[in-house]
Amino acid sequence: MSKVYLGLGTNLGDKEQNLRIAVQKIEEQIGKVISLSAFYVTAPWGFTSDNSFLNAALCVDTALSPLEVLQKTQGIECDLGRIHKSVNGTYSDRVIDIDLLLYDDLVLSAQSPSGAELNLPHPLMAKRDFVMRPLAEIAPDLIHPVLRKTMKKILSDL
Ligand code: PH2
Ligand code: MG
Ligand code: MG
Repeated sequence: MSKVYLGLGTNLGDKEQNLRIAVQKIEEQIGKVISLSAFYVTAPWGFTSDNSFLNAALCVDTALSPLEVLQKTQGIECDLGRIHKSVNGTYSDRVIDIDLLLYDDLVLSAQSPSGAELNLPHPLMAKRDFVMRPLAEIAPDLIHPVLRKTMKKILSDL
């Protein structure tokens, strides 16, 4: 079994409900959710929008491979009605976004059969307050496999 940390974000519709449904589907399709952060209201990062975000992080214990987890999270995003994905770093409002942050201490770059890119650890996680705040809440002493810093240290350095 592997421990996977996921970042969740939503800024459209009933945001709390979107997060709750996503967590439930993750539990059904990926594995047991062993920790879940509080839900954090955050300002849009990297783009302009009138809609604030609700962000969270969780840890799931899974028997799936990284690409299988990616396939499942993408399926759950679709089920919840996500239509637009960001292209070349141009972000847009979304019902749900589920990002793979860490998979054990794996460092990898891969491409899914559908063409989606998977980079672990998530290349931007350490720059994003909206990721690090919930992650440091549930895993303060977890060490980032590339930066060799704990999550709470990465957050306090932001
Ligand atoms: N996700 C992004 C870009 N900007 N800002 C906040 N506050 N929360 C997010 O989840 C978020 C973002 C790209 O996925
Ligand atoms: Mg994202
Ligand atoms: Mg995403």
